[in-house]
Amino acid sequence: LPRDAARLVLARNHPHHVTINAIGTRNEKLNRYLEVSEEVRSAVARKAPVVALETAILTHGLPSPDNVELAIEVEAVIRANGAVPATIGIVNGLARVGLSRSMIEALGSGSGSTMKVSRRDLPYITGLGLHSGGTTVAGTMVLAHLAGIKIFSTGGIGGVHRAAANSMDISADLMELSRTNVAVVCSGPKPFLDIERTVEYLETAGVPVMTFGSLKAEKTWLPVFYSRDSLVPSPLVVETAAEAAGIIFTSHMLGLQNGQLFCNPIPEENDIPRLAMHAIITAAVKRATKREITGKNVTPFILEHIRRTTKGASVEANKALVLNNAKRATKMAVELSKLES
Ligand code: PSU
Ligand code: MN
Repeated sequence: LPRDAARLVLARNHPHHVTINAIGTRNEKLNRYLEVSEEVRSAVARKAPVVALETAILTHGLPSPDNVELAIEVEAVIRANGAVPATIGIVNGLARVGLSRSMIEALGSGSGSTMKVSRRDLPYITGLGLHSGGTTVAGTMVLAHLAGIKIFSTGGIGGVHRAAANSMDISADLMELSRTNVAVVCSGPKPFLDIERTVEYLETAGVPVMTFGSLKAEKTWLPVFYSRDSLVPSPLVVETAAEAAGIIFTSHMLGLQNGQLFCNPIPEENDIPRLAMHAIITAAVKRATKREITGKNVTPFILEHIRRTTKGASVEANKALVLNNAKRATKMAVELSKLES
């Protein structure tokens, strides 16, 4: 069956369709596995503002129909603020940058066979051409970089899990940030992680971790997804989208190969205070351990448990922060486009 599937993929080739990758070369063979939409390719070539978006949140992070509604709304917010959205995912075995609305709907209503796709899964899923999949932060960074996109907006990133000393469960998102030069705009690491160790890991990996705030404030906490506070100080602070764009621009000018993490606290009106989340998160983590949930299933399991115990409030907060991050990322992309042209 896999061999037939591979043939199917080859039959679906579009040899006339040429991808311009991050180093500006045309690569026709790459194009059999990676398809960048016309709109995104043209925007990247003109150095117009583009914001990449992930799809693991669509396939494994939010319940239906909130997931599809949000994915469509995020794209609208990005367009309204002056950039081209590039939603990234795997549809029928092809890695795609710039999904159509119908592809987003198909991914979001997918059956249980829809994969959660990180870097390690990319050659498997595209090589066999069997599945559809939602790309995680790590998987999306790889594809965004191949398409020449420098800014990517999401909800929250993965990190060092609380039991990592034994489980060795550290999200591939962190490793990816250490080796792919894409700026990730998020609301911080997810709160059920070990936040201190996540920050330590990123420091070792050479990844700047910056939070939007005021340089005059005595302290700026690293936000943790639903909550603005974490009791963990942000290593660095930025004030404006223009500053952030300058940092991204410099990172590329210096030829650095790692990414940057920009943390954008959830809007105050949507904040779920850290203390209100504390017991819920502890219970969710305990339950995942008891049920022996491991590997890529941990994060979706915990998110779903939090959704149920907060009676959906976590989903509302999740939606609000994703939209807010998209707005911020778009402003950064607009500023970066000015610096590049
Ligand atoms: N944030 C959300 N929902 C999600 C995720 C993040 O609000 O579903 C996804 C992201 O795609 C992230 C992934 O990359 O969870 C991390 O999974 P893991 O811990 O297995 O690396
Ligand atoms: Mn993991």
